Amino acid sequence: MFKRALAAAALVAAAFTATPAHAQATLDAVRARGQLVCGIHTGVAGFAQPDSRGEWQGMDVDLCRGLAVAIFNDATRVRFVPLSSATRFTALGSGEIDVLFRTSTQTMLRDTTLGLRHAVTYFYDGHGFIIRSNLGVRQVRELNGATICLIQGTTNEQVTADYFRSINVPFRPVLFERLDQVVPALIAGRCDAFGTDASQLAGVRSTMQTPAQWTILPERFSKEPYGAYVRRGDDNWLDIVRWYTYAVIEAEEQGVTQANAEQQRATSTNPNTRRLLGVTPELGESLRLDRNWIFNIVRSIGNYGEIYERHMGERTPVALPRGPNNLWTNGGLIYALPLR
Ligand SMILES: N[C@@H](CCC(=O)N[C@@H](CS)C(=O)NCC(=O)O)C(=O)O
Repeated sequence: MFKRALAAAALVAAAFTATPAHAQATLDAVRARGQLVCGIHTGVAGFAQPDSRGEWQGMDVDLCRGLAVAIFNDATRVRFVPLSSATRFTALGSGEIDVLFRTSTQTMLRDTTLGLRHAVTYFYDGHGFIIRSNLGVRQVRELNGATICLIQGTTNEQVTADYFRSINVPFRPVLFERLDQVVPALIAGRCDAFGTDASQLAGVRSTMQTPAQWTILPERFSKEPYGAYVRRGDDNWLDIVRWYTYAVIEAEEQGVTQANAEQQRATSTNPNTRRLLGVTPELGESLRLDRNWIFNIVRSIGNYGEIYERHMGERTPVALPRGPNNLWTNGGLIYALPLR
């Protein structure tokens, strides 16, 4: 009897750990607050960076805004919380933010051990290194005994250590918490190289005074697929974040753009497009959202390709070719599960 009571108590305790007070109700909490709270990067070109008016800009930032549109039909109903790599997951776990769109790689151990869930891959990246061009290094293995700047709490820390160990070449890591500490250290020559995701290297290089003096070495050392993270235990919220991300991609697949969404909604006879744009209501209803949620999102932030072009396309300083972040129909990896 006693044993059984103990087992029952353990079950209850386990249920409490797995289902904290704020679980199961994120959408309701966001609605009641009148605002989404979104965790983003502290500042990296292309994903999240304040512009000259102090307004956040970037792909992660727009994905936060689009989620606010899905819920409120208002892109301004979002508060951004810039987070370092080391603090981002605890901030989510503790309920400080509702969702994390922050250049965060999806890995098995992050998924299984942090009390969090990651949603959909919205950006495919890989780890690389940047060096001063006149260092004369062509391959990373030549960085023998080099000092390498890294950021604490990133996958990049581990990827770098793993690589140099695997080729039995020594290096000296110098750890920082934030990118805005690494860049001055690089410029001052405190480190010979900086290792992080290649897209962020492109962002860093684009903000250097003389980008040509900096070289991003061509090798890639890991898979760094980015996904949004949410807390475990709130399936409805995970569904929203997951299908929201697919919707942004699906809009590009179907050729629905910021400019033509209105007309497509009025005239399209394609059942997929009619569902996507809320002419028939089932997609929004299934998530407890307005039937026009995707229409509103696309009108507000555009489809995936439009977001990409705006923040890292050829006409931006980041100028990152789409490569794996092209649609699967164009030879890339970006692929939405069917919205039906
Ligand atoms: N994708 C990697 C790293 C992402 C990342 O954000 N890296 C750098 C930016 S280059 C960073 O941590 N910056 C911290 C900051 O500036 O706050 C991960 O998920 O661990």
